[in-house]
Amino acid sequence: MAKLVGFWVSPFVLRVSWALKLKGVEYEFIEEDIFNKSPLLLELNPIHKKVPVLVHGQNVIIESFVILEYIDETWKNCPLLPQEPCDRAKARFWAKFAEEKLMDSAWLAMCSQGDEKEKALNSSIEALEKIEEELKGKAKFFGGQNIGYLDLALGWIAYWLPVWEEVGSMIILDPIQFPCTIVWMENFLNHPIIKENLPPRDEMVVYFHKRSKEIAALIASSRKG
Ligand SMILES: N[C@@H](CCC(=O)N[C@@H](CS)C(=O)NCC(=O)O)C(=O)O
Ligand SMILES: *[C@@H]1O[C@H](CO)[C@@H](O)[C@H](O)[C@H]1NC(C)=O
Repeated sequence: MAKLVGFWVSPFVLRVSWALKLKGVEYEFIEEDIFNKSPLLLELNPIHKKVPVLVHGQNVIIESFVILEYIDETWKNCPLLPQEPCDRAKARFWAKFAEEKLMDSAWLAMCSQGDEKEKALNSSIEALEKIEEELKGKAKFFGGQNIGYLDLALGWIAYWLPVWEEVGSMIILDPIQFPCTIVWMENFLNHPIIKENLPPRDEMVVYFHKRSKEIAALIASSRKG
């Protein structure tokens, strides 16, 4: 049976869980304490020491986007990536774009204050404008009628980003500015497999409050030193 080494609140891990569940793959979930890493994690992922790690027979696969592709190529039912090379390329592009341009700046905005927060918020909104454009005219999901690779890759926007907004007392997902994104979020969160596989929101709020304070302290001390 496949094994997934993960962490309950990690958006990188959840996208892999969603893919496995959509494909109907049975797997064992091994919860990792990322603040006190197990010998198992260090052995499986000595390079980054991060979750998720997928273990499938002798194969050890790391990096959530790489794992999604491995899953899609190994279990062919319910294809996640589109069929056409150009559409596949686009899906990969937007997954990476959101990770680099939106996730990083939204996370920084949650953890920072003042000018730095405003700058990070501006970058987040700028990135989301591009994603909103990409969604215009789409059916239910990025991939059309069925949930696919890009939906899973961007799924954190639907569930984690609103929590980060709450924790950081900020607004990124303005419904007037981002109507297509808001509709997509609803479609995504209402999908039966997604709905059943989300961490409890109240526990997430507590967790990210704590994390954002710790990271704010780290940022402040690195300035002084
Ligand atoms: N790019 C990686 C990111 C994975 C990642 O950052 N995982 C976090 C959990 S949310 C982790 O394991 N952190 C431990 C650490 O950074 O030491 C992926 O997509 O899989
Ligand atoms: C953020 O964007 C607003 C509106 O576009 C602009 O007035 C402001 O100067 C920007 N702030 C920073 C720190 O870049």
